[in-house]
Amino acid sequence: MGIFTKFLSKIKATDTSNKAYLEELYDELIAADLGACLSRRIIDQARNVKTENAEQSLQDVLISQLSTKPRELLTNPGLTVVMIVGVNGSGKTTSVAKLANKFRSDGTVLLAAADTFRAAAVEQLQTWGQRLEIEVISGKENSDPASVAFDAIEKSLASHTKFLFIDTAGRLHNKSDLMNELGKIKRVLEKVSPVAEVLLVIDATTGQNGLQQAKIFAEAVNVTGIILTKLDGSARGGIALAIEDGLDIPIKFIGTGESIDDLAPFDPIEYVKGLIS
Ligand SMILES: Nc1nc2c(ncn2[C@@H]2O[C@H](COP(=O)(O)OP(=O)(O)O)[C@@H](O)[C@H]2O)c(=O)[nH]1
Ligand SMILES: [Mg+2]
Repeated sequence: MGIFTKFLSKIKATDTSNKAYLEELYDELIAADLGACLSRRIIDQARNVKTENAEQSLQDVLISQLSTKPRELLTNPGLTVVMIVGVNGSGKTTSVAKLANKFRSDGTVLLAAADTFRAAAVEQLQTWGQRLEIEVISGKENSDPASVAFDAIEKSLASHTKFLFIDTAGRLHNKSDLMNELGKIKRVLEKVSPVAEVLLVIDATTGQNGLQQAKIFAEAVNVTGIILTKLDGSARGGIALAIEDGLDIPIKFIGTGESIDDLAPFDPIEYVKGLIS
């Protein structure tokens, strides 16, 4: 059941002058990770929703909170470079593999294992690479991630690769180290070829905490899109509205499971319908 299902049935059943129940909805929206500010605004706007076309009006109210930026992967002529960033465990490495699998039908793909902080992270990407038969560029353990990224972009250009997806670390000694490193990787790449996208991976089950993470990453690197993972789990999905409203960064893909095919484009209308029905 969507977070607005009960709300919608109440609008349909109630005389329009009696909107006291809107306040009851507030707690539900907070529980669904929408945050105080957005919840309040939606309730205020929902006061104007009429019984007759309640479904469509509510849908419009919710869609108007979402970003209007494009949701397809931005590409560049020749090589398209995509950095994947986010905290540990959010699903970066898995998402890199899923993206590689998705875009391989559009052209050749290379992967870069620039999370050199943990040996296991490199192995994890290499395992995906073997399964997909896609080359993974890596360095030695604890090698400079920017140099791995540099090798990968040079190699991509030399081999006329179409897509380069770069996995990065989610944790270093401290937060500012990590943000500095991500900035450095991006600068090193951009000396060679433009970076088309910096995609931030957010675990939907982390709720409002995901929004805080998004703010920190967005300040450090120019995040151009979001991959919202683990929507197959217990997450109620309200965080997607909160992120788009709060940061105006479009969600481009959603992760719906641990398998290679469990990546889908984010469809705002389907999403909002899911919240209502
Ligand atoms: N259920 C579910 N699990 C996911 C999804 N994406 C990633 N995972 C799992 O989350 C865990 C962490 O993923 P990983 O890619 O290693 O995260 P990273 O630390 O950010 O690189 C792994 O067990 C993944 O299989 C998803 O969309 N749904
Ligand atoms: Mg990883």
